[in-house]
Amino acid sequence: MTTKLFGEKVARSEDPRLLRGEGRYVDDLGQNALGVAFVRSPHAHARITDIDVTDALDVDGLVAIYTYEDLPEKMAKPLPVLIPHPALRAPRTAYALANGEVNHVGEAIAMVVATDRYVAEDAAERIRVSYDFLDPIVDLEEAARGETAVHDEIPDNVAAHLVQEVGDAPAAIDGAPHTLEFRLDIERSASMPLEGRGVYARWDADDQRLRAYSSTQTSTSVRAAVANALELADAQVEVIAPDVGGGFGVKIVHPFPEELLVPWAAKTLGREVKWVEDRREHFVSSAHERGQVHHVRVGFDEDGRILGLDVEFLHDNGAYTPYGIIVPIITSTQLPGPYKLGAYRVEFTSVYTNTVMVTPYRGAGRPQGVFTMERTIDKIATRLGKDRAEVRFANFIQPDEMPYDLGLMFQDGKPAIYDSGDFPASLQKLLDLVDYEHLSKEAPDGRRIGVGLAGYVEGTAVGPYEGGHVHVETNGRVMVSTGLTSQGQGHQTVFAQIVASELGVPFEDVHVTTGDTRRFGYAVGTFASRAAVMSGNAIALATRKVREKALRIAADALEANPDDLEIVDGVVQVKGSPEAQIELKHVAVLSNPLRYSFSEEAQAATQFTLKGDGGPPVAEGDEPGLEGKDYYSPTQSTFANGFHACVVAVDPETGDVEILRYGVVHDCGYLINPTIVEGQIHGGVAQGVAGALFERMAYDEYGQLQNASFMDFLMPYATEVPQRIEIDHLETPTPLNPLGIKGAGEAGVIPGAAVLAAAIEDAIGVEVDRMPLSPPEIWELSRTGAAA
Ligand code: MCN
Repeated sequence: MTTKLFGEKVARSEDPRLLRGEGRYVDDLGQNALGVAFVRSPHAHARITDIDVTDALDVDGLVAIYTYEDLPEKMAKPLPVLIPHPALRAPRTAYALANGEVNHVGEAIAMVVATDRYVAEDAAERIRVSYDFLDPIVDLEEAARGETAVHDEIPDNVAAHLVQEVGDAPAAIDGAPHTLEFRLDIERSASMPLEGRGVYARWDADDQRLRAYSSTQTSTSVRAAVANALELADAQVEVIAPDVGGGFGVKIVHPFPEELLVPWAAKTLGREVKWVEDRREHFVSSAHERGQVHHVRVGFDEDGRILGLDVEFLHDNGAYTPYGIIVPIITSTQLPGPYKLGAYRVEFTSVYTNTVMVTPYRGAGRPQGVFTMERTIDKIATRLGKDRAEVRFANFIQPDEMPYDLGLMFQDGKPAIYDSGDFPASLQKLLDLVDYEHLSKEAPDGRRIGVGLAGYVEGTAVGPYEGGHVHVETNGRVMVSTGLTSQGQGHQTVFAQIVASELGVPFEDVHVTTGDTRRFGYAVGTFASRAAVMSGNAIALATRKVREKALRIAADALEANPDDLEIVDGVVQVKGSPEAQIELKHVAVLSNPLRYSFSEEAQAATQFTLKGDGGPPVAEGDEPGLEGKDYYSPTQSTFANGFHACVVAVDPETGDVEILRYGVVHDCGYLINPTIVEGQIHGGVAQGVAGALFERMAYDEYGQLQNASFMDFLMPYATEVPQRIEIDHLETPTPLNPLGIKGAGEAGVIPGAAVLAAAIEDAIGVEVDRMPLSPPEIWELSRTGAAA
C-alpha cells in the first residue's frame, strides 16, 4: 500500500462499478415516479394565441397539465441572467414555460404529468396550440443587420457589444510592412453527453423537504434556484447529482426550466415526478455554442512578428442570454494565446437569433479564438514563405516575462494575467515528439499529406471558491466531500489521491462524495476546468487541518512532540521509532469526547490516554471529531497551455480526411494523475476532431434543425478519431495555489479546429477559413479554391 499518490498513474476507482453496470443515473431512480412530457414549439418564432387542452383531458392516466398561467408567482418571471455584465446591454432570458410567444423550435409551452412517460406523451400530442407566425431570423449576419427582430423590444438584435484594446492596433497595422485581411467562420455545435438532462423529484410531506436528483454540473445552484422558486428554505431542499453521464458544459445552465418545473410539480402533487430528456429534446431545447464569424486584420514585419491585430466578430447567442457574454468575452480575451501582439483590438457583437440559446460548451469560446489566432499565424507564414513553427517562435511571450499581463479583462472581470508557462519549450517539445523536421509528406497512394500546428493558452479554474470536508471515522474510513459535481472526470480517484498523500492513509480507505447538497452545502460547480484546482486545493487544505489535529492528539497519547510524528499507511508513529505508534482510526476515537467504540482493539489503544478529569483529550478550543473543512478561493485564474500537431492524408478524389498522427504537449502544472489527464486529453481531441470534421447544427432558414438526431448529426466513431494520440507533458507549476496545479479538462478540444484546418490546408494547398468541413466541402475546396 502506497500513500504517496499525488502524481501517480492510479487507475480510476469509479470505473469497476460503472463498467459492471452499477451506475445510478437519474433514470435508474424513481421507478414509480410519474412521467413528464413537454409540449414544445414546432415553430422558431410565433405568438401563442391559444392552448387547447380539452382532448388531452380524456387520456387515461393523465395527472396534470401545466402552462404558463399555472405557474406560481416566483416561477412566472423570466429565468435569471446568471452572469450579468455591463456590456450585456439587452439581456433576455426564457420563461419556465412560454409566456405568449416562442423564440426557437423546442421551447417548452406545456408540461404534462401522467402515470408514466408514454401516457404523458400521448396526452401532450393531443394539446392544440394556436400560433400567429412571425418571421424567424436564423442567419447570424442577417440578424446582425437588424431588419427583423427576434424580440420586439430589441429591434437591432444586439444583446451585447464590447471593445477591448491594448495599444493602437489600427495604426500599427496601417504602418506595418505587411498586412493581411480575411474572414473566418465557425459553425454551431453542441455538447452531446451520452446521458441527456434529467430530473427526478419527490416531496416528503412528513419532513416538509424536497429532494431532487438532477443530471447537473452544479447541484448547489439548482438547490438555490428551486428553494427560491418554491419559496422554501435552502435546508428544505436537497439536490443530488447522482452518476452523471457527461455534461461538457451543457448541464451548467442553472436552472433549466425543467429543473424548476419537475420539483414544483412534485411538491404541488405530493408525488414523485421524473423527466428524462430524449435526444431530440437535447438537440432543440438544451443549449448550443461555437457559431461565430470573425473579420481579421493583421500587420506584421519581415520576421513574421505581429505588430497589430484587429479582430471584429459576431457571436450567435441564440434566442436567450442566461450566460450573458461569457462565451464571446472568452474568445476575445483568450484569442492572443501564447503570442505577444504589438497591439490588439477586439470588438464583438453578440446577436439574437431564433435558435436554441448559447451557453459554454467544452472549450467555451476558446476554439473560435484559437482558430482565429492560429490561422492568422499560418497565413503570415504562407505570405512570408516561412516555416509555420518559425513564425510561432518569433511571436512567443517568453517565460521570463511571466507573470504576463495581457491588458485585457478575463471572464470573471479581473485582469487577465498569465501566471506561468514556457511556450517556446512547449512547442519545442511537441516538434521533438512528432519529429517535425523529418515528417514525411510522401503518400504512395496519391493522397495528399498535410501537417498542422496549433497552440493555446487556457485560463482555468475560475473562482470564487470551492470547499472540502475530510472526516476520519473511527472505523478508519476517510470520508471526503466537496460540493462540486462529477460527470466522468475521475474526481473520486484524484481527490482520494490528494487525501491519501496529504494524510498518509491508504488510497482504498478514502471515500469521496461530490455534488450532494446534504454532504456539502456551499459550492459553485464543475465547469471551466476548475475541479482539480478549486476542490483539489480545498480538500488538500482541509486534509492538512485534519493531519495537524491528528498529530496533536496522537502526540498527547504517545507523549511525544507533534513535530516528531509522521503518518504512514494510516498509522501515526514517532519518526525513527515506529514502535511508538497509534492507528489513525484510534486517534479518531480519541478525538470523540464519548470515545465510544465496540472494538476491543480501540478500547485498548485508547485506554492509556484517559485523563484523570475524564474530559475530552482534544486540546482546549479544539472541536470534537477528527475532521476538517476548508475553502480555496483563488486570487485569479491559472493559465494552462499546450500545442497540438496533426498529420492528415486528404484524398483529392473524395475529400476524405484520415488523421495519420496526432501529437499533444500539454502543461497543466503538476499532474495529480497523468492517466486521468491523458484520458481527458483523448476525449477532448475526439471532440476537437468532431468539431472540425463532423458536427454542426444544420438550421434551415425557418429555424428548423435539420439534423436533430444521431441519424443525421455526425459524431466520429473510434475509427475516425486518431488511433493513437501521442502525449507528452511539461509541468510548469503555478505559484497561485498550494498544489501548483492548473486545469486540464477542456485542453484537448480547444485547438481541434485550428490544427485540422492547418493540416488540411497544407495538404490541399488551398486556404481553409471555415470549420467544420465535410468531405464534399473539402473536395470542392481543393478543386475550386472555395468551399461550396
Ligand atoms: N487533473 C489532474 N492534474 C491536473 C489537472 C487535472 O490530475 N493538473 C485531473 C482532475 O483531477 C480531474 C481531471 O483531470 O480529474 C479534469 O480536471 P479539471 O481540469 O479540473 O476539470 P474539471 O474536473 O473541472 O472538469 C470540467 C471539465 C470541463 S469544463 C468539461 S466541459 C468537461 C471535462 O472537464 N466535461 C467532461 N471533461 C469531461 N470529461 C467527461 N468524462 N465528461 C464530461 O462531461
